[in-house]
Parts: sequence; structure tokens; C-alpha cells
Amino acid sequence: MTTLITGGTVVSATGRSQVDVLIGGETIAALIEPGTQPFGTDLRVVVDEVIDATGKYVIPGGVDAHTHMEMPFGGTTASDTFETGTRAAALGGTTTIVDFAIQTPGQRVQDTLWEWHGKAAGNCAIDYGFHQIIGDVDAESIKAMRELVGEGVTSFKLFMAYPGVYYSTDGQILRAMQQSAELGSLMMIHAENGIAIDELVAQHLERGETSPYYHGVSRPWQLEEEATHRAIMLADVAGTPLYIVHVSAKQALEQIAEARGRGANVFAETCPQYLYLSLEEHLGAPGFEGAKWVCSTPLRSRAEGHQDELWKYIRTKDVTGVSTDHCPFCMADQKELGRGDFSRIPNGIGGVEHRIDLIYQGVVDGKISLERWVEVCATEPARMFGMYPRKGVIQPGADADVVIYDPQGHTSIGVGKTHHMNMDHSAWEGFEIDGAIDRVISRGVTVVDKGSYVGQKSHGRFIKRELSQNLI
Ligand code: DUC
Ligand code: ZN
Ligand code: ZN
Repeated sequence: MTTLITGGTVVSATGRSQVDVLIGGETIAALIEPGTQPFGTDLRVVVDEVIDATGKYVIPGGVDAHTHMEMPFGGTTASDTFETGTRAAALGGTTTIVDFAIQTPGQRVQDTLWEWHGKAAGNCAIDYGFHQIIGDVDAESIKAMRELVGEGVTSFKLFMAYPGVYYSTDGQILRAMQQSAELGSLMMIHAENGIAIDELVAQHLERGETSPYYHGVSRPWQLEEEATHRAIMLADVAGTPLYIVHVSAKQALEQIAEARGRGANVFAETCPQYLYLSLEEHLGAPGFEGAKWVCSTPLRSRAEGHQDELWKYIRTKDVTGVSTDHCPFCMADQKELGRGDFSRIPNGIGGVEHRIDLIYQGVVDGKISLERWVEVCATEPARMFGMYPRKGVIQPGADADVVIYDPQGHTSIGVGKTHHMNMDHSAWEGFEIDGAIDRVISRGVTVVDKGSYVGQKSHGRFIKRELSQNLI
């Protein structure tokens, strides 16, 4: 199958150009100056399909480096399967996800990775990779890290939060970081002081402060900043690169920016919910409504100005990538588990379908450039997680993962509108975007056309990732 995309503006992390894109099979074959005939013939008459992208942006398919399909959490399981979640991702212009395999105490790390392979294989609309969560750092799991790197799982996540569940002590974190340093892999850290948070949670519940708002109040920014600083110092001692996931507090980002300023190999991820939503308006919504927005780290106070500061750090490049932390739960039978006790509300927001649109709105609103949009949504996540230049860029030899984005289009987000995730509500209900996904191509195959899914659940392949290309 050959395809020629004509007339569009190809946008990369470094610039934009008016070139046609020739796709041959699963990869980009050539970028062609319009009006030229590099192969001695008018390609428009010999290719299988010509796509007219006049007036539209042609960008690399999105790479969402943080999703949780079918994740067991808080006594229930995230409501999107790999099938429903990757279909929604495709509809939103994401052509690669990196999901988390999870080891909990008592399990062999390798077994949990195979379990996640079993859930995903044959069910994904788009390509996928895995990080490994290590919930029980011991001699066996440390040894397993080496094996996993050989299997293309080159990043590991540890938690400073959730004592008794996923929590690792500082000693365990240091030990895993030392192994990561030896392997050249990447340590991902959920940076919140879980021991202190558990104390605050108990105090709020004792006072009868049980509504979703107190989820945010019991996880103050100080405990994100403190944990972020500690993670940076531990990584410094171990000599491993560090990637702090889902940063929501501006003070945590100050810590990261300061460390980067002195040359530390430290990277930050944020998510659309921390850029747009807030403690006051969303977690603080009347009644039990705020449960829709219970996630960790929590939404932060708008009065304190975290959201604007996070956009600033995207501009300064101290935020490396924007992922969704897609972890959907339905209100009816899942979030409800925490009515009367916010600590039992499963933590997570669904958003895999909306990331490209939501961050594009930042371009429209003058917060970031078109190029930075592409960089944080596709190029940097691909580099960070060892998939570049196969993913994250439109250039000869790269996988033909392409999104045609229409800046004249309009997207209304919400249940029954653009929402195809397996959820009974939308955390983004009512958001209006001044642009729209027009077409999505995954490895040369159109999977979304004019807003409709036309792909197949068996199309997506496992990506065996290299070590990060961002590290020195
Ligand atoms: N952290 C995540 O990264 N995802 C869901 C829950 C959590 O705490
Ligand atoms: Zn986390
Ligand atoms: Zn997550």
C-alpha cells in the first residue's frame, strides 16, 4: 500500500514545512517538495491513495507514555480494556501508548509482565509498549530488571506513595536506582510522601471530612515537593536518570528545574488535568461529583497558580512530555466505592482520547508553539522511552504514524460527543477545542477517518523499546 499526503504543513519538533509525505507499506518512504518528481513520475497517479491535506497540519502520531488499561486498583479495575482504550486513543490521534505492567508483593516481576502481554496482545488498535512497576523491591526483582531491559521494557516505576500497596522505602528505591544506573534504564517515580499523606487522610476522616475535596487537601503540594526533592537526591546518589511522573505542584517543578539547572539527568511529565482542572472547581464540586477528578497526584489550587506555572515549565522544557495517566473508572459502580470515605475512591481520570486536542488548545491560546505541541505529545515521549526515530517524527524510515489535524475544525468533548472511552462520564465534559483530528494513520494503515474509527483491534504491535535516547 502506498499513500501520498499532499498539500499539508508537516510540523516537527523543530519546524514546519510544506512537503508531501510518501508512505510505502508501514513506513515513511520520502518527504517530497511539491511540484517535483524525485522518482521521475507524478506520484499522484501511481500511488494507491492520495490524501489532500491542504490547510491542515501533518504531525507524527501521538505517543502517550503513561496509561493504565485494565489496571487493578482500589478493589476494582480501570474500566478501559486494551481494546476499548487503544481505540479511544487512536480516535484522539495517539498511535502509541506505553502502559504499566504491575508487580505487587509475592509476585514474580516476569510473570506480571507476561500477564500484561496476555491482556494486550491481539487487542490493540495501535502500537504499545510497557513500563514495569516494581511493588516489591528485593533481590529477585532487582535481578529481573536486567532481564526486562532485554525484553524491551527499559523503564521502571516505583512509588513513594501508597504504603502497604505499591510503596517502596527509600532504601528500596535507592537499591533499584543503583540497578537502573548499571543497566542504563530509566527510573520513574510517583513522588508523594505516602506515609505523611496516610496520617493526614486518617485525620480528615476522623473529623468527618469525607468528601472528594479532602482527597486533594490531604495530599498537599509540600508532600509532593518534598518527595520530588528526595527522589532527585536518591537518583543523584545512585547515578541514575530520573523521570518524575504526573507532576502537578509548581513547587515540585521548581525542584526539578533547579536540579536540571545544575546538570542533573532529571525529567518531568505532566498531564492535561494539571494544566486545566483545579482543586476548587473540580475536586470541590458539589456533593460527590468531585469523585470524577480524584487522581494522584491531585488537582491543585487555581488560586495558588499551579496551572499557569506548569504551562510555563512546558515552555522552558523543564517539562519533557505530556502524558494522560489514563486510568478511567465509572462513577456508578467504581468511584461510588468511596462515597462517605474519599480514601476509597479509585484514583484516576480517563483522558487518553483528548490529550492531542487539549494540548493543541494551548497553541490556540498562545501558551506554547505548534512545534512544542508536537514535541511534548510525540517526539519527546518517543525519545524519552527509547522509540525514536521509529516513533515521534515524520522522516524517511520512521513508522508511518501520522495524524492530519484540522485547525479549522472544532471538537466538543463529552459523553456522546468525542468520548469513546469505556466510562459513564467525562472528566472533560464541556471542553471546546478549536481544532479537530481529521485522519489517523498507524504504520501506514488509516485507523481513523473523519472522526470515525476504521481500524482493527489486532493491528497494534508490541514495541520492544531501546534505552532512552535522552540520556547521557
Ligand atoms: N499513579 C498513577 O500513575 N496512576 C494511577 C494512580 C497513581 O497513583
Ligand atoms: Zn503514580
Ligand atoms: Zn499512572
